Amino acid sequence: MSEATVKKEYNPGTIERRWQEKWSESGLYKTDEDPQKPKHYALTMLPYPSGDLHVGHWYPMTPSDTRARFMRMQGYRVFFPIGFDAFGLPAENAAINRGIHPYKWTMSNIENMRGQLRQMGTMFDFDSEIVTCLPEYYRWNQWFFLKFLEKGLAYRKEAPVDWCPKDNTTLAREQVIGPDRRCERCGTPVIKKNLPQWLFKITDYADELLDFSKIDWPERVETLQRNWIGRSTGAEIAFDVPGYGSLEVFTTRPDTLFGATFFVVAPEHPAVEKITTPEQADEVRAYVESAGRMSEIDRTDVTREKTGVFTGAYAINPANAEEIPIYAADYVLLGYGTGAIMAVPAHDERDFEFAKKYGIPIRTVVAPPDWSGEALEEAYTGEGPMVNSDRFDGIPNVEGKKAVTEWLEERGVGRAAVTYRLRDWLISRQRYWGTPIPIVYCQRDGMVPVPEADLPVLLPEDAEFTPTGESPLKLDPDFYNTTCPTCGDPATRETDTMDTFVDSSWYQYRYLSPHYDGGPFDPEEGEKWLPVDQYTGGVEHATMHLLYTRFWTKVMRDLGLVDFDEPMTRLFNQGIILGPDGEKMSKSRGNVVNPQDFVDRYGSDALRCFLMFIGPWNQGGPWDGRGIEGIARFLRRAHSLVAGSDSSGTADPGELGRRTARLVKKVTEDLQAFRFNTALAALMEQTNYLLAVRGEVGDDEWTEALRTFVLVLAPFAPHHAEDMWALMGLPYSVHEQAWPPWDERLIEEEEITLVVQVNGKLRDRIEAPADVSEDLAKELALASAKVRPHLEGREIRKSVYVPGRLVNFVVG
Ligand code: ANZ
Repeated sequence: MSEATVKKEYNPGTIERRWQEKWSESGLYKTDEDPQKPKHYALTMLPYPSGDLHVGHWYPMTPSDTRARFMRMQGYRVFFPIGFDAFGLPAENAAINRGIHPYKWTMSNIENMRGQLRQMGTMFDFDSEIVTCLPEYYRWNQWFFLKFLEKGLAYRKEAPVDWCPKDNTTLAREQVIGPDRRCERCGTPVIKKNLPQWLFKITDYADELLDFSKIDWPERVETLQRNWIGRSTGAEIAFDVPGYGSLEVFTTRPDTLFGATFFVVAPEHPAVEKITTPEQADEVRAYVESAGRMSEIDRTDVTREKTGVFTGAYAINPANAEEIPIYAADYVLLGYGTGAIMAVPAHDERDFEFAKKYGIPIRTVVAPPDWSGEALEEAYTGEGPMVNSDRFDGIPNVEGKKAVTEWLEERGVGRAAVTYRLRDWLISRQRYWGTPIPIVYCQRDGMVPVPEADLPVLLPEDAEFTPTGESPLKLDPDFYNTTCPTCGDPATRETDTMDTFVDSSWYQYRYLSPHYDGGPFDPEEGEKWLPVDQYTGGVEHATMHLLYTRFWTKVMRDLGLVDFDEPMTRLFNQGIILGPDGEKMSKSRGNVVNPQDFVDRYGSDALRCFLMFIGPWNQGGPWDGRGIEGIARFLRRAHSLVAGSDSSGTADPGELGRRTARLVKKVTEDLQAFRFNTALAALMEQTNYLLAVRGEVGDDEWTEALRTFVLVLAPFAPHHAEDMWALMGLPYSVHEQAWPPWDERLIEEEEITLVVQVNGKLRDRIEAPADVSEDLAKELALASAKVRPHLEGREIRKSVYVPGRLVNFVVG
């Protein structure tokens, strides 16, 4: 075949369709169960079925696929499943806007996306698909809920919740965004509302969640999780309040106790009403009301002017028996520590500002360097010896923390304490499209869990799902009217549904056996595949999904379901692909790029490779479709390599072997490290080289080099590689071949010897890389100890470089 006929026949669309059919017919991507091979469970975050796959889906998925294919060729049995995160608000909202039932809307989107997923040319095992809105899936959410309840890890309490008045639902803390506290989905300002809510006790696992020693995750995710959990160590100290009793504070600085010159309680603190004196009552009431209208973010904003009001009451500092005034101030939050603080203006910036404003004494108790007793101009938060602290004077304050705590402990007025920022996970949602919480309320028996045998509690299909501010299921008597599982009396069901983060906390287990009905997953499959070896997904999930799934796995371990501690051994965060407007590409932002146009025009291999080529995968970046032309050209040229030609055998076969070894090494190492872009650059370079020497090397060398090229191209452009493989007459399928090894000796041989002359006289021979540039060659030559004495004090008039052979300096 001449190059011209190949070009004519080259049609990526036809090639891709042909191979997709063949792959599907031959079951090429059925999961390999060969027990002789080491296992590799590769997982990419499951998509939300929003309608169509867009480039924002291709961006995380196709490089993950390339990586999974590489592992397969490396001899692993690979499990690479996909599914749909099918419950949640967008389905409900879209359904409301269009008047279609969320189930219908979701399932038809899924149907559509299934076809689009196949077009990507991935090795997903479609037999393992899960759809989280189906009873065979959410039944196990309910089962887990019952197990959590038995373990005391699920509980119900009346709680002030963040409420979105537009979406009519509670939001988790992380779903409230921005300084003005808006709903993550619709941007409406969030309000507070009191409701009985179900929570999961993730705080029981706070300390264990801070241990990252068993996982290899990006530093950044670990830091985000660590800060989110926010462990603070210090002390709880009791202050007597005459006429009331005592109030406890949490402090990280017990060493500053002698400098506490006032006391602050959160405006909502239950003690406020009781301690406030009649003279202060009006002022305090007004302040408490205005504080209630403010957001937590505003309240803790360090730049905002501190406000507060004196309650008229005093607390006794247990260190020195001083009476200090008690203020209510909104910079102290009820939900953290004990909701009350001892204020030390000399060493805390907020307290300093407050004391200045209200004329409260400021007493230095940790001496700054070279301090000679003068008043501080700002809070000193550094280290130093304790002063004005009676028996502790002179002790370094770092040691003083422990010493003061012990002293308080002895006297029964304090103890060492730890506080976390992490809150329990609020899972109740007042929405329709989610998993019903399996609880029944009975007049006689109170709160009764639905017996396991009665699961699933089915989500009624015919419910009115239009939001009213109440749970839609509250309006459906057929759903909520039931009988008590214990006494048989009429009873009512819980009408809230679960946060959809419940679904994604354990989906990796369900993939193993999506239709199994003896438990959330078949333990035999678990033995074969768990835990996940390589997870890929966005860093934006660091403090929700990625924390919840770690928590869930630890609970599963404690329930005896798994025998490991962490769900995913390794994690890689890809960057975010931005839409043409520079914003994160997503359907809700309306800036998605439809991959179909590109697939139709250039083929999916081109789109896959383009997405991997536009930059380092962990950095993401803006979409600019113009560059895809170059990638399409590369694939066309690569494909044309199989056209073959008669060999004249004049080119250097050694060079071909070296370049091939170098390519394999480069692509292997890059794929191990997720550097798809540089691997592709190497493939392009090799394509150019191969085209240049085609017809000039012996048949055997050529075939070997081309075969190796196609093998390492296969994970990137699976259709092209398959087609080239077949055109070379090699047996189906390229994707079942072993990854090629490379001969390290060939790469080592790549050092060459350069002769260095000064005025034509040989002065040294130096080693240099085979592909050394002119600049580098001269630099290395100048650095030679044998050459330098001949140049000293003389001007280099000219330097001559004969590539790969010689450097000559002409000096005057
Ligand atoms: C006295 C003190 C002296 C403090 C000092 C700091 C510096 P982190 O590290 O974030 O845990 N605090 C305690 N509970 C609070 C609440 N509910 N609302 C607002 N602030 C609160 O912060 C702990 C410190 O924050 C505690 O230590 C307390 O102030 C304050 F030189 O106590 B400290």
